[in-house]
This record gives sequence, structure tokens and C-alpha cells, in this order.
Amino acid sequence: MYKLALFGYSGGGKTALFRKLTGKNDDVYDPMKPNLAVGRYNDAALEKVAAAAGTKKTVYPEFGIYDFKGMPSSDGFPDDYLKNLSSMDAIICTVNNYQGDSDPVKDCNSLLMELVLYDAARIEKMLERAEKPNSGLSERLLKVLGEGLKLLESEKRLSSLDSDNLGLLNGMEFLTVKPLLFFVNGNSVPCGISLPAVLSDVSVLDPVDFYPAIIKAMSLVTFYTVKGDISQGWLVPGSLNARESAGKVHKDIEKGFIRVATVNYKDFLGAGGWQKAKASGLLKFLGPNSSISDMDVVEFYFH
Ligand SMILES: Nc1nc2c(ncn2[C@@H]2O[C@H](COP(=O)(O)OP(=O)(O)OP(=O)(O)O)[C@@H](O)[C@H]2O)c(=O)[nH]1
Ligand SMILES: [Mg+2]
Repeated sequence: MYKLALFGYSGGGKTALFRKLTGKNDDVYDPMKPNLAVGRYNDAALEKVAAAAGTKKTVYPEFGIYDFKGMPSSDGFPDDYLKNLSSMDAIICTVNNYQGDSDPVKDCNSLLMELVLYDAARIEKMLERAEKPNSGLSERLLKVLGEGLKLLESEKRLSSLDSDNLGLLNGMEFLTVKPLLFFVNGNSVPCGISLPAVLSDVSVLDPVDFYPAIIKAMSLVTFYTVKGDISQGWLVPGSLNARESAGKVHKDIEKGFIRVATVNYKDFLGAGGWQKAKASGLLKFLGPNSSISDMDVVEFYFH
């Protein structure tokens, strides 16, 4: 399950959002231990697929929602707190726009700076260590870290490194390589605020379009399976090929993968189910190295 962190200053509305997403009434008091519950993405397309397929059970994609206790904006966040974000798959900065004196744009910027400064301090330490003999860091990595530090110093995130260089930082637990989103909590229209230029590539989440925007920011692909009495939605990294995607459903399918039959969900609905789509010649058959398109209904063939 993908892990979504609700991050922000105290009173930003993280717990309020957590409750809406998970239906749980919990609160969290320990800043070092986020509260976890499951948030279900009630994908309307999956609902229609299930209706057309006539299955009894629908299994929706789920996310792990982590509610972190915030710190007052006057204090900021200590390093051991921010370190807890490194195991998350995406960071959702939640800011307050419901009090008279709230300034969501300023808060968005300050939260970004918390992440930027954390990564910059870590790179500085690594570069310092590299000056000693036998640091174990390759020339190429040192160059990328240097480039990354320059980006951070101009208040940009490491995610704007080119993809080869970014790949080199995999597993190094930086925070600004992660998908970043903002949620403006309050009564006014959230998308009405405009963020500073450094955040031009960051989505401001809308409660209605919440999960689709996250899925897009995380570069995930949605596909659907209809098996027996169950219609199910799956989210896999867009970088995976068909065989690897099959592995997210079951490792046996990946191992014995032969091919996958696919049909876009709209064609599936138009035809009125799998058998009719097949009879109308709407199915495409893909090999292991091809990739499944977003919103396809699929059937895997395997040994
Ligand atoms: N009017 C209004 N009040 C809200 C909204 N969202 C949250 N609140 C209130 O603001 C207060 C703080 O919200 P929380 O969700 O607890 O904030 P938080 O980000 O979890 O804060 P910490 O856990 O301290 O980091 C609560 O009393 C909420 O009821 C909102 O959209 N509108
Ligand atoms: Mg809270």
C-alpha cells in the first residue's frame, strides 16, 4: 500500500483531513509516531466496470494515510521528526485557510523550505565526509550531490534533477525527491490560491479530485481486473512493464507470464463486459515488455 504523509504546522487541519479520508475519529499526540489508517479511493470508473461485469464484490485501491502531529510554525521541525517522512511515498502539506489570520501561501512556502533545508543539510554533511579518504562516494554521485545542493540553495527540489541523476539518489532517503502536494484546508475554494513560482509544478489538491491528483503526481497507472465475483482496481508505478505490473497482482502471474489481454475501460463499458468486448474484437494482446495503459481492464494469461 502506498504511504501518504499528512505534514504541516499544528492546526493546519491534518487530523481533520485524516478523519475525512479514513472515517476514523483518532487523534495523534506523539510527534514521533504518526497515526495510520486506510483511505479508500472510491474510483467511479471501477464502479462502472463492476456494474458492467456484474460482479458482486468491488475491491477499491487503498492508501495508507499517516497523520503526523504538527509543530507550531514558530518552532519548525527537528531533523529526527523530518526523518520519519523518508519512508513515505508522497508528502501532502496540509495548510490552514479557515482562520482570519491564516496565510496558506506563506505556510506552503515555509513547509517546502523545511524539506529543502533538511535535504541541503544532509548533502552538506555527505560532501564534508567525502573530503576524507575512503568516503566510498563515487565521482559521479559527488557531482550529482553538488548539482542537487545548488538546486536546493535556489529553493528548488531535488526532483527537478534530470531522471538519470535522480535515479542515482534512489534509496538515499531525501525528502524533496518525493511527490509533493498541497492541501489547503478551509472554507474558500482551495484551487483559488496561486503558489509561488518555485511550486509551479506542485498540485493543490481539491477534496473532490483528491486521489486522482495524487495518483498523477506519483506517476501511477490504474488498471482493473474482473475475476470470478470480484472487480478490483490496481495502482502500479508507470515505469513498470506488463510482466512487472502483473507481479503486483500476484507473484505467480509474473513468474509464469505469457501475455495480457487489455481493453480500455470505456470500450469495456460500451461493449457491455469482457465477453462482448472480446467478441467485438476490442481486446489487445500485449507481451511482457509492453506496458499496460492507464484505465485498462486486463486479463493475464500465465502458466
Ligand atoms: N472552520 C474550520 N475549522 C477547521 C477546519 N479544519 C480543521 N479545523 C479545526 O481546526 C483545529 C485544528 O485542526 P486539526 O485537524 O486538529 O489540525 P492538525 O493539523 O491535525 O493539528 P496538529 O495535530 O496539532 O498538528 C480543529 O479544532 C479543527 O476542528 C476547516 O476546514 N474549517
Ligand atoms: Mg492533528
